[in-house]
Amino acid sequence: MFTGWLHWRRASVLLALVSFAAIAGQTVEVSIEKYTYTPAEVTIRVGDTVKWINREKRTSHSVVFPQEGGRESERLFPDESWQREFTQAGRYPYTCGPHPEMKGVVIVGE
Ligand SMILES: [Cu+2]
Repeated sequence: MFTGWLHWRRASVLLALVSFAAIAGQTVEVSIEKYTYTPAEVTIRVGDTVKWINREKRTSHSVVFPQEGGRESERLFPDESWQREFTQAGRYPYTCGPHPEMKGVVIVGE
């Protein structure tokens, strides 16, 4: 009886930890250097966040989502970062405002 209760309690603590981790979401970093997003493709889950960091010496960049009416980050100067949480599954291609040849994609799974 007592052992059973202890197991149940342990299981519920474990469950709470797992659900907390699922709710909290992860942050994935994409670095911008030499006019390139690295990694160019990231796969995350709903609730996760992508953080873009400009690691150039002097070039500024941005992150634009053409599928969302050109929704764009602020301009990122060297060492600045911008992040976005993704709350819906889907494929989010993006580019850079001043350098449209730069390309990346965020794939958000359920
Ligand atoms: Cu750029």
